[in-house]
Amino acid sequence: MNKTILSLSGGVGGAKLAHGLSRTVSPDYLVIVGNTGDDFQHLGLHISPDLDTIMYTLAGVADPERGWGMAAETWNFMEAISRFEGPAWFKLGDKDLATHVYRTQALKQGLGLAEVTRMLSRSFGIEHRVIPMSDDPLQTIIATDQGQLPFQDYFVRLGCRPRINTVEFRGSDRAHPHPDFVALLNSRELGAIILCPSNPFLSIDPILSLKKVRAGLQSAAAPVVAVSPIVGGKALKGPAAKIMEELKIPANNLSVAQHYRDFLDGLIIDSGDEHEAQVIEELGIKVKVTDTVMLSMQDRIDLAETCLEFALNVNPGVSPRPPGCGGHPG
Ligand code: FO1
Repeated sequence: MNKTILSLSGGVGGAKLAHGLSRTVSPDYLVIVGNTGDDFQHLGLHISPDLDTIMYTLAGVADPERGWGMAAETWNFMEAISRFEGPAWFKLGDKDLATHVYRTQALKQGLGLAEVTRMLSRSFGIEHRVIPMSDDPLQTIIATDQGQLPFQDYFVRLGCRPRINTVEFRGSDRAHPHPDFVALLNSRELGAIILCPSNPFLSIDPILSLKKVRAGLQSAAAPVVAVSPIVGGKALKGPAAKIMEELKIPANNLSVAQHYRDFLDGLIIDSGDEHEAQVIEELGIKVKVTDTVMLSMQDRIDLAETCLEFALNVNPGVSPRPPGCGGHPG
């Protein structure tokens, strides 16, 4: 396909598919947009966890067990900071630390997050384009039974234990999506939009909350397909299923389809969930049933190929896209 593929991704789960896409689509024809709602300032450093997870995964240096951070990491900095009773709940490995220091310094010098991400990507030997959803600040804030929590406090410090009431994307009314992202959404050169199997409520919704993005997806000439992060009623990684239950949304693929209903042409669900296909197709969304669990590099490539083939076969414009039915919060 000589058109550009746009993929939207959060952290670990999404980065695996982005990695598969990067092995399938040449650098000139793939743009990966990363969520920055998880970004925060920690120990004076600007941390962009999802961008780093995407970059480390594409570069083949991500820790294979954790999915985030770098492989063969050492933790001398964490040990040293713990001695001063510094905050040790968010683990910054020694090698990973260099990324945060470099980014923080470059931002302080006035560079935008996209430019810094481009420089970091190049240093890691990544040829594909990884861009932040926006250069502007946007903070995912979770309203819980323990009060309002910035994303990493909820996710890492409190281990997703608080019950979620609502999710807010603070700054989304002022934040502009990266210009290349908007241009691509409106481009005739766009071949497909692929939503990676990231948490719809915490990782994809921040991207959708930006001005013009949801409308851009609704009006895009290219097909929009998503890979569901829900398998057998559970999230493969992270708290998606727990959050859905707390938001009183059944933890299944139909809910994912309903959440993206206003712009989605096709949903890829796992082989074990085939029984859900019919009810999702009744929404006017095509379904592809395949193995979505990515354990090996070959799994990532296979799923990427399936996404591309499926995108070619779903017909945008056929799906009913009722205005304003974007699903539950976030
Ligand atoms: N996740 C954790 O569960 N614990 C950590 O200590 C942690 C540190 C960390 C450092 C750098 C980085 O890029 C990511 C890190 N993550 C950690 C992952 C991150 O919090 C989440 O996976 C994402 O924000 C959600 O996509």
